[in-house]
Amino acid sequence: MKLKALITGITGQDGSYLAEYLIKKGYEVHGIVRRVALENPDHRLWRIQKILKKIYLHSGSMESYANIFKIFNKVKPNEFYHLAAQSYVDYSFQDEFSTLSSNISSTHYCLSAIKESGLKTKFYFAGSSEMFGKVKNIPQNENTPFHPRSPYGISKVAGFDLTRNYRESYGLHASTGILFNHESERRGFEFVTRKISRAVALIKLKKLKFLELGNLEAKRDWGYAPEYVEAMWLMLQQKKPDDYVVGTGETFSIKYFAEKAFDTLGLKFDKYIKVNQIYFRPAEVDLLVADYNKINKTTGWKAKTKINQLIEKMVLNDYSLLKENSN
Ligand code: GDR
Repeated sequence: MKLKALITGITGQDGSYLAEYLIKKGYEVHGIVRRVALENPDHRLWRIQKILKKIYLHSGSMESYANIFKIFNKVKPNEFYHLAAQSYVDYSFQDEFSTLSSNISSTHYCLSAIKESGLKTKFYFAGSSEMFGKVKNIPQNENTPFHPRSPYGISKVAGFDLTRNYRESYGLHASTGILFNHESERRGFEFVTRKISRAVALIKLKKLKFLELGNLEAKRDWGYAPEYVEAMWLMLQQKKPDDYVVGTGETFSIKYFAEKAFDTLGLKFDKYIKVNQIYFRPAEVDLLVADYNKINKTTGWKAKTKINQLIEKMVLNDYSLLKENSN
C-alpha cells in the first residue's frame, strides 16, 4: 500500500516542490485547491502543471471546517502538510482581519479534523522566521522567544501554539517547521527576490527602466526552496513530533541580493535602483539568521545552495523565460 500525503497550498512554491518530492518517494499525493484554481488552470496551476496527472486534487475552501473535514476523511492521509496561508507579509498589514482569521482558522481546522477522525495522521505546520520578528537572540533557534512584527507573523505564532497544543493535549504527531526565507525559480512575483530577478531580466532586455524597492538594509537568511521541502518530510519521519528551525545560518541584506542580481547580467545596481517609501512596512523585521543545529543533529539536514548560486539561478531563469517570450 502506498503512503498517502495530503497537502494544502499545493499550488504554491513549497507545495509544488513537496508534491514532486513525495511522488519520487512513492507517495500517493493529494492536494486541496480552491475551486477557482481548477477553473483557471493556466493561471493558477502553473507550478504543478507537469505533475497534474500524477496527483489528486480536491476543491475546497480552507475557510470551511466542513470542507477540510470531508476531504481529510475521504483521503485518510498518513501525512498532512499544511502550507496554505496568506503568506505575503506586506499585504497582511493591508488586510489584517482576513490574514489573521483565515491563517489561524485553517490551521485549527486541519488539526481538529485529525483529532476528530481518530486517525494516526502526522501533521506538518508551516511556521515562519517571521515569528521571531524583533529578534531577541542572534542567531535564532527553537528557544528564541517570539516577537512577531506583522499580522502575518502573529497568525503564524498562533498556528505554532495551536500545533503544540494539539500535540500536548491530544497526542497528535504534529510538528512545526520554522522556515527562514526560501526562494526559487517558482517564487511568487510579489516577494522581493523574485521582484528583483524579474526586474533585472527586464532591464537587460530594455523593457524596464528602473526597479523600485523599499528597505534595502533588512537582512534575511535565504535558502533554496526545493531543499526545504525535504526538511518538512524529515520532520514527519521522526519518532517524536517536535519543532525545528530551518535555514542556512547566513544572512544578507536586500541590497546585497540586488547588487549580485544586477551583476549576474553585467549591470550596475546603482544605475537602476530607486527607493520608494510605499514599499516600507509599518514595522520591519531587521535581521533574521537561523541556528539550524537541531535539525542538522536530528536528521542530518543542511542547506546546500549558497546565496550567490541562488541569485544566479533566479536571474538566469527569469532572463531565459522573458527572452523566450520576447522572441
Ligand atoms: P518576507 O519576504 O517578508 O521576509 O517573508 P519578502 O520577500 O516580502 O520581504 C523581504 C524583505 O525585503 C524587504 N523589501 C521588499 N519586500 C518586497 N516584497 N517588495 C519590495 O519592493 C521590497 N523592498 C524591500 C522587506 O521590507 C523585507 O524586509 C517571506 C514570506 O515568504 C513569508 O511567507 C515567510 O514566512 C518568510 O519569508 C520566511
